[in-house]
Amino acid sequence: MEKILVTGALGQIGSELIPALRKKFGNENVIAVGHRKEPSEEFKNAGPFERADTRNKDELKALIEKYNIDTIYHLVGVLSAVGEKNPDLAWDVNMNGLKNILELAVEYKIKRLFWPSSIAAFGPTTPLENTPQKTILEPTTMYGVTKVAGELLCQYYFVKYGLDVRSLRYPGIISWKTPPGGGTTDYAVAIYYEGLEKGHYDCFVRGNTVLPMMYMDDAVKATMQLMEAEPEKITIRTAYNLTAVSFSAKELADNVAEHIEGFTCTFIPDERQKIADSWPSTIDDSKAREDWGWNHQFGLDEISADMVKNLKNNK
Ligand code: AKB
Repeated sequence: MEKILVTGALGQIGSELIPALRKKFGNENVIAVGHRKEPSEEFKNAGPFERADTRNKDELKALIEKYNIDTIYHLVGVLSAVGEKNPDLAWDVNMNGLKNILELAVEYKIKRLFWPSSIAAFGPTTPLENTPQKTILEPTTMYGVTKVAGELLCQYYFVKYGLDVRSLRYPGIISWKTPPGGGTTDYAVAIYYEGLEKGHYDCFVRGNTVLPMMYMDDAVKATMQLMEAEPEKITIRTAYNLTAVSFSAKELADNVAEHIEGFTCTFIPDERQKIADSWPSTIDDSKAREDWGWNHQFGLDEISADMVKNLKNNK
């Protein structure tokens, strides 16, 4: 059975990918690695939980040896909005953590490695409608800079060392298990949290801001599908474009109002607007669809229905 290590275990993606991996590979075979956050009792009891700072290679090395790891999902990352407040931290965590993981993956002959890229790899000079797979990558955030550098580093390790490293350019991910955590696309998560709590949301981007989005269930499905694909199907070793649905912040607010009675929203753009404006509105992810059969399931209305149902149940 595969032995899987997942860093960033308590982050937005880790919190949901880990239960899905545990369901498939068995609780004991998926080692969740967090850093500072405290896991819930439920999470802690579900399977192995360890702490490590991914910038510390020795800590990672000890875990790889302890559990005889052969697959890694390296999810740790400082997101775009927090990264603009502390660019040095974003570089340190995002780049040095990834470099450590890549070096250890070669040293310990790791079979497969996943690392998340993002639409943040694009920038204002990228064609922002139906953004192609191969295009201009000139991001203007430190987070985006680390995503472009990270993609190239992953591809370098594939070419130079034959490391089977795979990546996705995630769009904004909407989910209910973890509260919004420092991203620019977080308005599409916070709107549900605050909508249910206060009946109102002050959205930090303009109503006409359109970004590509995806529900967490689809993001988990895409990640597992990519990692299960036969190596010869993987023709992109930087990161695959990936998308589900694009909608404006106003369309999102109107849809939330259909699911939360009396909900209202105002649009008060802040410094995150500039970041949102530099990212694509729609993405061409045909390569992912052709190469390993990517297909999304959740549209905006299904996302809203599921978000509201789950947030109500988990109050
Ligand atoms: C962010 O907004 O920073 C992230 C991302 C798109 O990578 N959600």
